[in-house]
Amino acid sequence: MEVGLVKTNPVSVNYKTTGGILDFYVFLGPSPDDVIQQYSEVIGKTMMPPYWSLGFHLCRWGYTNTANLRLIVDDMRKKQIPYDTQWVDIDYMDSYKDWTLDPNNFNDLPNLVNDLHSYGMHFIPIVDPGISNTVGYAPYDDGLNRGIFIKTHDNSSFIVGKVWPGNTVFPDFTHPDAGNYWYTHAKAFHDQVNYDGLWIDMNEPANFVKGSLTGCTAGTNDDPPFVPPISGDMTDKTLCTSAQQHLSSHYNLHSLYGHFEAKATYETLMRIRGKRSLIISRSTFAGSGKYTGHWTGDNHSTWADLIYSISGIINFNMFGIPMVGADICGFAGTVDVELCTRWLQLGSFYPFMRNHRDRDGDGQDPASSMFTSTLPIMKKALEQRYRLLPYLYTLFYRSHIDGKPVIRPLFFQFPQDPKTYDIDRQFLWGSGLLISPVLVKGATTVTAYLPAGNWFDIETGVESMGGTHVFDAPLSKINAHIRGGVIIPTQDHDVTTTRSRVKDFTLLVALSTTGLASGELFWDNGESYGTTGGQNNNFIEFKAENARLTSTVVLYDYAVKMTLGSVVIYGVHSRPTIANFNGQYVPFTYDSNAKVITQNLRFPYNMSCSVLLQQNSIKQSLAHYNDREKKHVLYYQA
Ligand code: MIG
Repeated sequence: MEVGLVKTNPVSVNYKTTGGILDFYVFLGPSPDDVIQQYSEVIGKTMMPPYWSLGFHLCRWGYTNTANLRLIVDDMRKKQIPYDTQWVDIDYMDSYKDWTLDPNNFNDLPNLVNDLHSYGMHFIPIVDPGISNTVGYAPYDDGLNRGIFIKTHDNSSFIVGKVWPGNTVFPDFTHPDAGNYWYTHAKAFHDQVNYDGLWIDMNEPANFVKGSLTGCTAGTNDDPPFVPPISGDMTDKTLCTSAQQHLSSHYNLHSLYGHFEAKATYETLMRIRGKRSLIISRSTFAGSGKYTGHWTGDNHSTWADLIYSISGIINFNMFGIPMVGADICGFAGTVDVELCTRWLQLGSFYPFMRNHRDRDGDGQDPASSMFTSTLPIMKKALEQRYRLLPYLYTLFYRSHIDGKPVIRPLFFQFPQDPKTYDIDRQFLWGSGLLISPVLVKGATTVTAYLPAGNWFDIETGVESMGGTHVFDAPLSKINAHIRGGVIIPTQDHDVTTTRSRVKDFTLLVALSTTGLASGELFWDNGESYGTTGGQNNNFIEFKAENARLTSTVVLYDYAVKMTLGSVVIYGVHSRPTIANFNGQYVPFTYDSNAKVITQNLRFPYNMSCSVLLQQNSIKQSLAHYNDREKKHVLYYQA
């Protein structure tokens, strides 16, 4: 399908397709946010990712054996780099065959995975759709018995292509028995290697030969009268479109191959693990966000691809697949220290944060000796991400429940401001956090547009008003601003989310110019199904108005110790004299950036409390304590 904007007045959209059935839905909004929500009603809401999947993922193609991989895992740990999930590419397989282990080089993988688990980490291997057509290889024999592979145009045999394991057949994931087939072999392999998610690649489906080993037909399914300006024709690097699947022809289903594979993989992992897993797919379709996340494929280690990653990530949030990221530091080519450092900073704001590269050249993991000089900067970026994860997780909850995008372009939040319309080098986390990365080699400042209102530098609390600004951006800093009016729940960082999840929370309160702010926190055990439907979770709402900050426990149905450690309030324009927390004086600091910090509160989150910050004499009666409503009330200014 070729879609173009035609600059007539009014602008029109031009569709040219090779054929097929077009269903048009028109979503009236009126706001861009509403459009995405309405779209999500049609295509399905997004999956709720496991909490650990929001941590840092490390991957590459070309880990030659488990011993080498262990060196990297150990190095990451020794350097205390926050890191939750280790991945392996096709190297681990025996002759690139799915659901097998290279008996020489990766024999020790099960032990390595157990070691990751005992450290609170997770593990994800790759799996490709092409099944080697070798007799005696169980996934082939079983698939033949079940008859679940894609067939040739005349249904006479299974269509054979060529991918990494050599000649392959392709599971037809629309076949009623494909789910059981996929589960059977995924489960057998899981009994061997205890993985926590699956990386599904090559599912366009990709094919090293054109169409099939024996070519395609001359009919219009394989050679339609119109083909959009792609490289090659319809069957290049994929299967013949005349091939037959259970549901319909491949012509009708081609673009849905990855979608059906993602669905089968989601159901498989649910059966095997009984808890939320992570799937990342290269090919996705409208609705795939219900089952899987997405990565933007093979990029290059260039500044241009650093820039393009932002629009890629914004787009997939509009498509209803918010769990998305680009290969950090670039897949192809050689990255330098500056680019990789900038990329890790930007990547720490991708919803799906994975460093991945191809098999050529040296590794680009943050522990690599290449990055000794910028390791502290990379760690700082990762630690900041880990602190912000309660906010990110709550945004994923909103996406799952309401269909709101996690990442938003500026115009989503400020549709009245035409200056935001074409900004694709900055983006928002939800409605509250604006990221303005450096995308230019050698730059030490960044020109950023702040829409109307007040904004606070997340690190320093320095306040800036709407307009175009040139911010300092030395290599050690990525600019991120909290919008005045937003309360962001954060948590102390650690080297894994397993460890950070039990640490103290901090509320980051950014007061609007009129002293208002609000926010929320969704909290559950991070991996069970069925926690988002009004039970098995804790839900806390924050509100600042009339000079007081209220924290309301809406639901406390997940019995876990949560500790409110500190409250940081940006935008308190005169110095308070007294801080009162739950009727007790507590120490606080106030700095020249109009920032109030109370620390060491050590307060259990599920109970009521109050804080009072006053400028003159303290009035105890203002310290509000309300057990029945499960509210803590924090007064920040008299
Ligand atoms: O033909 O599995 O996009 O991330 O490292 C290449 C090897 C197959 C393509 C994926 C890339 C992955 C690579 N794969």
